[in-house]
Amino acid sequence: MDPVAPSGTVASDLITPEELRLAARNHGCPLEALREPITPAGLHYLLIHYDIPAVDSETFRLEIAGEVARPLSLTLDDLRARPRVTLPVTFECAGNGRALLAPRPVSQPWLTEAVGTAEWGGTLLRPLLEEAGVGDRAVEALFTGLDRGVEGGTHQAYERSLPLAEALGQDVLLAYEMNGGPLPAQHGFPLRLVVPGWYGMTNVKWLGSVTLLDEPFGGYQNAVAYRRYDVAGEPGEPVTRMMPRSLMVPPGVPDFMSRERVLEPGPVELRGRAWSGWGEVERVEVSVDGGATFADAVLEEPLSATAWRGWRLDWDAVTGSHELCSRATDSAGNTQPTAAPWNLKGYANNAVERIPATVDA
Ligand SMILES: Nc1nc2c(c(=O)[nH]1)N[C@H]1C(S)=C(S)[C@@H](COP(=O)(O)O)O[C@H]1N2
Ligand SMILES: [Mo]
Repeated sequence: MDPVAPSGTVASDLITPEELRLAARNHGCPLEALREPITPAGLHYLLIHYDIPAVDSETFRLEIAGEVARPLSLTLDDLRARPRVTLPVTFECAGNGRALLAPRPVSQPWLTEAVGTAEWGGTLLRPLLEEAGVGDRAVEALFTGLDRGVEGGTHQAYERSLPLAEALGQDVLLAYEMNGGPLPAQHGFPLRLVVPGWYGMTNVKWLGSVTLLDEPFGGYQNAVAYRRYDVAGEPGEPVTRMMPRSLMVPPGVPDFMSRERVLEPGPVELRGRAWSGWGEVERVEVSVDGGATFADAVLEEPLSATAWRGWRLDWDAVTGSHELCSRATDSAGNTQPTAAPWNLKGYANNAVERIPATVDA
């Protein structure tokens, strides 16, 4: 059975049925939603490795255990009775940009749209861990979700660990609200972890337990997945914080199939949002000629240290074909590359976005 190739594509470019199944479950953020500083819940990207688990909020307990002096078992009401904090936090999937790598690593085939910023509401993790009494031998915190599946041949709950110092970060949140409402089922109802600055896989949904470990976690999502491998078989490097990236609100209108932008000549305000997990976005540059020349965009005040930063630039669009790009630089000095180095699983491809646009009266 040969899929019909749209003209101009070659067979090796085609999305496989497995990738299509993942892509139909896990949707991206429609990029026009970048107009809004806070992404409406239904437009926030979604990534779920297995199935959405059924969780009974009445019998739900968060267990805090392992290397603690006093293990805790908390109901949702216990968590809601604690000081409530809300924080806008930008999430980006570590696989964002994967489908733009060549050859394309086979997994969820994101282009650039695996991003969103929600206002997460809940209670801080640090005071809870302090109440439980962090043991001297604790080196990592393991966050275990209530969802289960088989991945890489391994039966598992979705679970990931963080170094203890990161888990004790000032703004690490146990969230039971998204954008002022209860967490939607697909975003982790009734409770999820939110770790600002880290790639999305860190933010364990349907969180059932936090276990302090006396040695680094050797489970699948830390030891096998979410590592940068340049070649198969090497130990690889863990994927951690988000590399800087800027995306543009697509200007004009789209062509239905190609999604190329179509604009009228004259003044256009190019807008977008940029973020980094390594420090504040300090500069965004915009190009209308495919990156041959760049101009500095005007930066908006940051929403918070944990969320993306808006930018704008006036453009006098002239008739012809253009390639629109934007490039972010953070306070740690990281800048987006023109092409990101390939890696086996296709993580952290933060290459500069390219938007083909035709200006036509
Ligand atoms: N329990 C659990 N948590 C999870 C996942 C999952 O499959 N199961 N996916 C992770 C990944 S890879 C990402 S990118 C984010 C996506 O969060 P969102 O769907 O709320 O945008 O959730 C993370 N947390
Ligand atoms: Mo992800």
